Amino acid sequence: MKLFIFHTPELTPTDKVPECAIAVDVLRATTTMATVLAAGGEAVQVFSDLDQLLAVSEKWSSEKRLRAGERGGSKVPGFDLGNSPLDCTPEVVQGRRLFISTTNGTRALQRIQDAKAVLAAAFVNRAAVVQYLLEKQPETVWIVGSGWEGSFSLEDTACAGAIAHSVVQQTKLSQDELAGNDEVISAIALYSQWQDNLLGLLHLASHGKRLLRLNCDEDLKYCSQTDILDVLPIQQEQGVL
Ligand code: 3SL
Repeated sequence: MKLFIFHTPELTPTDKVPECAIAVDVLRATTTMATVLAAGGEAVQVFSDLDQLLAVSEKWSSEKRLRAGERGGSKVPGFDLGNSPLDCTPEVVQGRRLFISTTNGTRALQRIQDAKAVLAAAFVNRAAVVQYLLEKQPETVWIVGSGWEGSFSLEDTACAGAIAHSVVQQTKLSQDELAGNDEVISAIALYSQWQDNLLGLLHLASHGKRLLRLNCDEDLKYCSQTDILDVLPIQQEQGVL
């Protein structure tokens, strides 16, 4: 297995596709997606465009669908939900499909949707994603951070590092053997330094600070938890996990 980390969708190659690609948006899209599926949501369907989301979801009855829209950290007016995983309780999501569009996370998923296997990862479901990699042994794996509007984000790289760190620990591979690019070595170093204080890391991150200004302290606490959800968001058909 060779692992490559790309910090943003924009830095991700466009001329090839890997066997397995993993989108990460710790704050908060992929944490929310994992939470919805763990809470009994029927599926998660991602859109970069809000109008397209509204048109496609219109074909579903309102009992069977939830529309989640986030821009700049806030809920899009008229949508059922924003992008807080804390709103995705079993009472709200069970048996319903989440139609979701967020600023960066859904774009990262769309960027990798042609890979053979497409997953969504966050700290909350890191172990389930690592388990999949260990079982399937894909030859090439890309982890793509969502970043923020094209720039690097600390929390997505730390989560990519958490996945790589766990693969190294559970296999006989050295970091050198696993790493397809230098980003893997630096992501493991970042995660190793902060693994006992991920909430502290989220408080340092620029998007963490943006969410704190929006009073999302509890979201940061939730998103900083590792391995609490045994769920594997995996693409079933294009754009649907
Ligand atoms: O950018 C995104 O996709 C979102 O996850 C951002 S937010 O955490 O909902 O503000």
